[in-house]
Amino acid sequence: MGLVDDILKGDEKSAARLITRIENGDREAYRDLSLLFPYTGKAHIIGVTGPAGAGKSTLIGRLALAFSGQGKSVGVIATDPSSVNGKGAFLGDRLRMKGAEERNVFIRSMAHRSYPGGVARAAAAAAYVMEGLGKERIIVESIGAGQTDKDLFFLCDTVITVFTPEYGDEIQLFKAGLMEIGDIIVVNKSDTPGADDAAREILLVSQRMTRSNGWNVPVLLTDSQGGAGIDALVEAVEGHWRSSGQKGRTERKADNVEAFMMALLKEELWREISARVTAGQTFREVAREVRSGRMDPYSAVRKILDELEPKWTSR
Ligand SMILES: Nc1nc2c(ncn2[C@@H]2O[C@H](COP(=O)(O)OP(=O)(O)OP(=O)(O)O)[C@@H](O)[C@H]2O)c(=O)[nH]1
Ligand SMILES: [Mg+2]
Repeated sequence: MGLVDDILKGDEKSAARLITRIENGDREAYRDLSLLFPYTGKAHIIGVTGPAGAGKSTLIGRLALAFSGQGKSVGVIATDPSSVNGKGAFLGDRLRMKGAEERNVFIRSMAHRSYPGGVARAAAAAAYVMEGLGKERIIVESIGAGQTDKDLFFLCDTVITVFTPEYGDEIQLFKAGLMEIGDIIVVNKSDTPGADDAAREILLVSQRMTRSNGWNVPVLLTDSQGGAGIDALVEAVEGHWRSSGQKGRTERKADNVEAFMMALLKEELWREISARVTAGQTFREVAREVRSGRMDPYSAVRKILDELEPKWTSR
């Protein structure tokens, strides 16, 4: 219980140690995590997604400092693949440069290796640990592509999607996918040409999308280098969380944690079963049949499932 107690007292070194153990797939670390779990569920977890180079890290630096300037305790989790090759440290440097460390911002970068169980699992664990530390705002950076990223958003209460004026209509589809998950859309680099037009165009697309909860997704312009528009963004982030009401917030967290459980279950089931299945005689025989064109893949899968223990399958 020592490590967990220290984390609950706010000891960041202990927190860092536990996160590292989770990253390494240490099963005992998950026991510590479940001791922390009763203390979670209070922080406002904010996801920041968007294309590479849109300015997510710079924006997060601004947000983190704005929140800490309000006296709030802040955690930052960077999970974007482009943090590989030391760019994750770039976010840290950026924040440190501005005195973030003295201002109670705890930063953790997690994209520098492949984790047993995936980045989303490690990032979720890091968020729980940060909540244990008493962080009130936790900001998660992510690149906005792939399943890992989707899983990550099961963690977030408010999602900010970041675009820049460079992203024109040729990637509407990409935009639409990212826009769906955003509760707030930011057109960053408002100091560069075309920002107003981009914001207008994105607003039109956004207005055509219906939201179940009645929240009107704002489209905001920011210059995260110069600082313009950051106050309005902070206000929108807080506004989104306030407007959900206590009931809405509790519900979203409940939906999130259930969805995250499902994602973990899928992953574990696959890991547990696939090794057993592919090592089996039936799999090898059926695979040979499929390869030679003597059996279709649908029948092949059915045959493999039928050979599994009945409790695993629907019949
Ligand atoms: N002109 C301008 N440049 C910006 C702005 N925000 C960020 N940048 C620059 O854009 C580049 C990318 O910024 P990052 O914050 O690293 O962007 P990112 O989205 O985190 O990038 P990845 O994590 O690599 O996907 C850097 O050179 C920033 O200095 C802005 O508002 N205006
Ligand atoms: Mg970044």
